[in-house]
Amino acid sequence: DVNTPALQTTLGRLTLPNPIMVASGTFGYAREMQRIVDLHRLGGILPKTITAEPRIGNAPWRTVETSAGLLNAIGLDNDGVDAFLEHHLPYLAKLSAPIVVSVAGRTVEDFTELARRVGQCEGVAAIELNLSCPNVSGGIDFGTNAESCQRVVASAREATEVPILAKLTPNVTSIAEIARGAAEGGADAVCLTNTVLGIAVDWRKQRPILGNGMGGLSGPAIKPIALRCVHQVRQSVDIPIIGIGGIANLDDVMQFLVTGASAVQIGTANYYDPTLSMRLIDELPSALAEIGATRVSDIVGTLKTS
Ligand code: ORO
Repeated sequence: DVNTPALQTTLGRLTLPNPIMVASGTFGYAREMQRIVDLHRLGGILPKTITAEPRIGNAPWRTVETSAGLLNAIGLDNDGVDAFLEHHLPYLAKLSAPIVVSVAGRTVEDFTELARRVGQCEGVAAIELNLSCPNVSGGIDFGTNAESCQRVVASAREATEVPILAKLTPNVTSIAEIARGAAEGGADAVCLTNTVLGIAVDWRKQRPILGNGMGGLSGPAIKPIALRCVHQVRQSVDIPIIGIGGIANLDDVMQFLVTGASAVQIGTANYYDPTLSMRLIDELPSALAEIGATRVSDIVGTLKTS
C-alpha cells in the first residue's frame, strides 16, 4: 500500500499521502491522463492554472526544445474558473489524490476572489497561487517583490480556510526574501520554482522562435537552479517547501527532499515519461532505506552544510 504513514508528508495545514505531486501545466486537467496514470495514487494533482476568464494563450510557437530542457510561452491558456468549477473539479474531487488548484490573476483582488471561489468548493485540498508565470504581463510582479508577495498571500489566505501555497519565480535576486514575504503573508508552503526566463532564436529569420519572444525554461537543465533555491530558502526561512524543477528520476527526488523540500512536483518529465510519478512512488521506500530512513519526514532538510 503506497498510502503508508512512512510516505506521508505534512506542509503546514496540508498533509499529503506521499511527496510525489504533478506540476501545474504539465498534466492538463488530469482526466487526460487517467488511462496511463493511476491518479488515485498521486501525492497531489495540480491542474493547469486557472484565471477569472478563459484565455486562449499566446500565439505560436509556444514551446521549443532546448538542451536538456523545454522553453514555453503558453500564456496561461485555460478554460477559466467557471468552466473549471463546472466541468473539471467535479471529476477531480472524486479522486483520492489531494487536488491543489493553481490560480493566477493580475491584481490582489483577482487572486483573492479566485481563492474565495475555489476554496469554498468540495474536494479542494489547497490553493497554489501562481505568482510566477513568466509569460503574461502583470502576474509575475507579485513573485518578484517580497512586499507584494506578502500582500497577495495574506489577502488570499483571509478569503478561504483552505491551505495556501505560493509558487515563486527563480528570476529574482533573492528568492529567500520573497519566500519570507510569502511566509509573513501566512502561506502554508512555498513552491520552488516556476520556470527560468529564457529565449530561443532562429538566426536565419533573425527572430525569436517563440511567438511571445521570451519563455520559461524547464526540465533537467534547471534542476541545479531549483535545488539552489530550495537550499537558500531552507537556510533562512521557516516555511515548508515543495520542490519543482527538472525532477526526472528517484535521485532527483531524494536530492530535493534532503535539501529541504517536504514534497516535489514532477513537471516537464510528464511530457516524455508520463508514468514516472508512479515509479517514483513505488521506488521511494527503497531509496529511503538506502540511507537508513523509513519515513520521508526522517530525511527532509537533512543536508549537512558543514
Ligand atoms: N508557463 C510557465 O512556464 N509557467 C507558468 O506558470 C505558466 C506558463 C504559461 O502558461 O505560459
